[in-house]
Parts: sequence; structure tokens; C-alpha cells
Amino acid sequence: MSNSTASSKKSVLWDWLTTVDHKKIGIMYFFGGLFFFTIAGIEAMLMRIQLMFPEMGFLGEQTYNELLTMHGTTMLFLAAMPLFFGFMNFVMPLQIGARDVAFPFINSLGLWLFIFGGIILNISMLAGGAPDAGWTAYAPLSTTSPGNGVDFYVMGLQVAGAGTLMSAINFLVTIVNMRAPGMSMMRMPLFTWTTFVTSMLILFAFPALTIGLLLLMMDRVFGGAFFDTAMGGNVVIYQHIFWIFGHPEVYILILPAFGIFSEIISTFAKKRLFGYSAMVFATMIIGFLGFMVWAHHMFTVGMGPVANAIFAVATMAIAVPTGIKIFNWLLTLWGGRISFTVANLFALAFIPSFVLGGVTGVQLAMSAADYQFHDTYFVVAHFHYVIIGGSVFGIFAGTFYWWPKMFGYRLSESLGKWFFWLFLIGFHLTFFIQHFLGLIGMPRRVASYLDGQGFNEMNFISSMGAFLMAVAFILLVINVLISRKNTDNVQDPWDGRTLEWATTSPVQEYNFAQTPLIRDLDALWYEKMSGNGKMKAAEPLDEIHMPNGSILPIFIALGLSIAAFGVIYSAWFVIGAGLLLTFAMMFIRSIKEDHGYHIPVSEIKKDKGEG
Ligand code: HEM
Ligand SMILES: [Cu+2]
Repeated sequence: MSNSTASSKKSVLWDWLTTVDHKKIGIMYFFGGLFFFTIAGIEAMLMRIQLMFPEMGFLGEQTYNELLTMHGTTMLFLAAMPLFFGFMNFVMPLQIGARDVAFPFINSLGLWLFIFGGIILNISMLAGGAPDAGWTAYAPLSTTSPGNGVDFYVMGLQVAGAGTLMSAINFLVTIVNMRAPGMSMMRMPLFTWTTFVTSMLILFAFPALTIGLLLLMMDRVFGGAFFDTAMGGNVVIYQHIFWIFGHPEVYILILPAFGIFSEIISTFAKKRLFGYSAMVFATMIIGFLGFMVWAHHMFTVGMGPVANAIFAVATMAIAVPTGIKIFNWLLTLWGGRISFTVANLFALAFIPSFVLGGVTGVQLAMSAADYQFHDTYFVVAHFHYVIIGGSVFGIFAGTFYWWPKMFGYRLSESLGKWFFWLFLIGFHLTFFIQHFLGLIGMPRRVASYLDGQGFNEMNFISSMGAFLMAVAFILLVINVLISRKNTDNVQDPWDGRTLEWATTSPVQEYNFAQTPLIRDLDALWYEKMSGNGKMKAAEPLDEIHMPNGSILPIFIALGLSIAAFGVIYSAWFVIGAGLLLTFAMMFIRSIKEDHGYHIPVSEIKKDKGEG
């Protein structure tokens, strides 16, 4: 990828450990996310095996609770979000014509905090028991859970969450400050827009999680009583704090997918996105309303009819901007020359799948009816429809779409179609039937069920569907491994519209030899139609200033992780040592002069094949 003087001397491993290049960081987020997706998927399969027949003895109740908690927590925080962060890191700076994100060093720190946070959470399984209080960790279930499991949850998420918050601020500053000349906000590609709004949501939502986790830590480790009713604490307060974070979190997981689908649908329909500005404003409105509805998770807690009614109406209001988006995607497809690539198949399958999840969402929002649905498999079906039919389909679509740009080869389309159809059928087989399981009364979060309640057949079918998804996922892994020879036509394989397709594949470490001049929405497409197909330069060819890599972010993250272990085991000395390491590394970062390095013009010309 790079042939600069500064990085050619390093070993490959050292290069990846110290890199501050947004593209390499994006790739590491992507593979980290894929790794945790596999782990959480295995946890899901174990649960589905246990639920395949009534009164199965495959997993004990405690083990089931631990797998349930780890599956949910891992999928949300360590798989879905990092996979999106992978795309955001890799693609967003390219889409706005920037050389990197605003703070490359912080970007690397965010990555390592995610990785260390994921390790902390998962080490719990080897250290005497995983957390068992569900991904929501409601008090008093979490505050009274014995062992250290929930402490691992608290500290793992605290470390990973700090990284997420930093990265979000980094993305915001990048988008506000580093757009190429001519790239006004209303010319930004939709994926960049959704990255922007998602980062805003993270900025306002994650602090609530931080506080919730901090209070849990106080209660569990330091003898606090925030959620101890006997001492005058309040457990419902925990639910409010959690969902003030938790509901925006589900939009953090879906908005980037909306962005990916917008790019893919307009590319493969060969049309400009229908209603671009309506799409942008719908994204903002969804982001804003996302903060107004958190208590719809608490209808049955006893808030009373007035609060329930207000939160019910606010929730239903979100269907309006979401509906605007659905219609705009359909109208983009309308009359388009549609090519059914794997990426586009996922985008097309997303529309009905996600709408189904949205419809059950509105049903759940009817607070009176929710007394019936609450804590049943109806809820499990609902959120897997939005989270798989929305977020995971978006991740898979983005994977097939951007793979040539990220890795320099194309995934096989024919094997990809097998993967798509098996996954789609497996997904609906697993989760559609769970709506009915819920309606006839099967509660969620239970390790088993009795024979003769009418649950047997539907659970069996559901588990079969899960196996189909697992087979499909294996096909994806095979595809990644065997497609490596498809290195032809990778620079702009889909006849792209946005700037990332104007770069070479693989992308040079400085992204653009000369910062491009943006003349319209869909910047590259405009040049293909009205110019010579190449971006015009906004600056003369000159040497390029690049930041140096650094090993410090890993040690800053390591120090915080050591301190986190100190908290888990109440060892003051370890807390002190970990924080000392972190602050020492930050001190070094502050006093060390590092002016980066320059790539000379001769080398840029050589990369362009001109020298
Ligand atoms: C890929 C196939 C998947 C299967 C077969 C699956 C299966 C399951 C099962 C069996 C449960 C437990 C239900 C219960 O006992 O109440 C569950 C819960 C959950 N799943 Fe999945 N899941 C899958 C994918 C995902 C994905 C991709 C995500 C998120 C990105 C996700 C997020 C969750 C969450 C948040 C819970 C709730 C955990 C809790 O109640 O604390 N799942 N899933
Ligand atoms: Cu919600």
C-alpha cells in the first residue's frame, strides 16, 4: 500500500500496531468486528440448540443466561458498531476528499480501546463466569449478581465506550472541517451524512451509558446504594439512564446502514438518489426523535397512562421520517436500470425485511398492547428483524460493495448469491415464526420450555433457520478466502458515483495525490457525465505532509485495561499502576515533538505511473 520512506523500514506487524492511517484502522475495526460477530454467532447457535426441543439439557440455566448476555452485548457493542466503524473509517474520509481523519492518533486510540474492551468482556468467560444480567444489566439483577461477571461487563463496556466516544468526536470534526473544496454539506454522500448524524447520537447518548455503568460500578464494587431500595436507592432510575442511552443506540446501529443502502441503491439503479435533501432531513429528524422515546421500553414499569401515552405517540412519530426514506429508496429504484449484484440484493431484501420490523415496532409502541407483548418472543422477533434485516444486511451489502476498494479484490458474485439466499431464507425462518411464539405466550430470556404448550414445532423450525444462517456465513468466509485472485477491475468496479471510486485500488496512503475539486453532488458521476471522467485537482501537485505512526495508543489503552482489572478485583495497587501507565504515555505524547514526514513529489509521480 505505501512505499513512503517512513513506513517501508518497519515490519508488517509493527506497521499495523502503530498505524494512524484511517484505512488500516478501518480494516482492523472491520476484522475485529467480524471476529466478535463470529463469537456472538456461535453463542446464538448454542442457545438455539438448547431451545430446539422442550426441556433440553444441553445448557444449564446459568450458562444460558451468560450466553444470552454475551451474545447481545457482543453483537451490539463489539460486532455491529465496529463493523460500521470500519466502513466509516475507511470510506468517509475518501468520500469527502480528505487525506485522513482530523485526529489520526485519537483514531488509533479509539480502535485499541475497542479491542481491549472486547478482550476484557470476553475474558470473563475464562475468569469464573460471564455476566448474566442481560445486555441491559437492569438493577437489582445486575447489582446482586454474584461473582465478577457483571463487573467485567461494566468495565469492558466502559473501556470500549470511551473509544467509541472519541471516534465519534473525531468523525464530527473531520466532516465539519476537512471536506475538499466544493464539497458543501448538501453535496455530501448519504453515507457521510449518516456517519455525521450517527456520531452526533454517540456524542449525546454514550455519556448516559458511561454514567449508568459508573453508578453500577459504585454499587457493586465500592459499596454504593444508588440502586439499593433498602438504602433509599431507586431501581427504575437505572432503567431511565440505560434507555436514554439505549434507544439512541439502536439508531446508531441503523443509520449507517441507511447510508450504505442509499449509496448502493442509487449506484445500482444508475440514478441519482431520489429526494436527496429529504433523505438528509429525515436522517436528522430520526436522530432527534431517537432521544425522545426512550421510555417505550418501560411501559409496564408503572409510569402511568400520561407518560405511556406521550412516549407511545412520540415513538409512532418516528415512522414518518422512516417512511419517507423507504419511499425515496423505492422511487430511486423506480425506472432505474437495476443490476442485481449481491450488494444490491441485500439492499433490496432490506426494504421488506426492515419494514416488517418497523411495523411490529409500531405495534409495540401501542402502550396498552405492549402489556401483552412485553418480555415475550414477539420482542425478540421484532428487534432481530430491525437489527438483522436492517443493520446486518447493511453490513453485508457494504462488505460486497466496498470490498474491492478495501482489499484490492472482488468477492465472487455467484458464491455471494448462494450466501445471500441462504442467509435471507434462514433469517426469516428463524425469526418470523417467533412473532407467533410470542403471541401464544413464550417468554423471552428463558433457558427452556415445557412440552405440551404448543411451543415445540415453532422452536424447532426457528433453530433450523439459525443453522441455515450459520451455513451461509461459512460460505461468506469461503468467499473471502477463495476470491483473492479476482484482482482485475477493482478501481471502480460498479461504475461508482462518489469520490472513493476516484482513488486507486488499493488506495495510496495519502488517498488523493491532489485534493479533488467537487463540482456537484455525486462528484465522480458528475465528472463522468460532464467532464473527462477524472476529478479535477483543487491544488497543484506538491509534497504531502503525513503523520507518523505511534505505539503509544496501545499502551494508553493497555493502561486503562489494567486499571479496569484492578476495579473488577478491587485491587487498588493495580488500579494505580494501570492509570500510571496511561498517564505516563499521555505525558510522553505531550512532550515529544513529532512533526510527521513528507512524501516527495517524485514519489507521488511514481505512484501515478508518471515518474
Ligand atoms: C445471526 C443470527 C442470530 C441468532 C440465531 C440469534 C439468536 C438469539 C437468541 C436465541 C437470543 C435469546 C433470546 C432469549 O432467550 O430471549 C437472542 C437475543 C439477542 N440478540 Fe440475537 N441472534 C442473532 C443475531 C443477532 C444480531 C446480529 C444482533 C445484534 C446486532 C443480536 C442481538 C441480540 C440481542 C440484543 C439479544 C437480547 C439479549 C438480551 O435479552 O439481553 N442478535 N438472539
Ligand atoms: Cu427504543
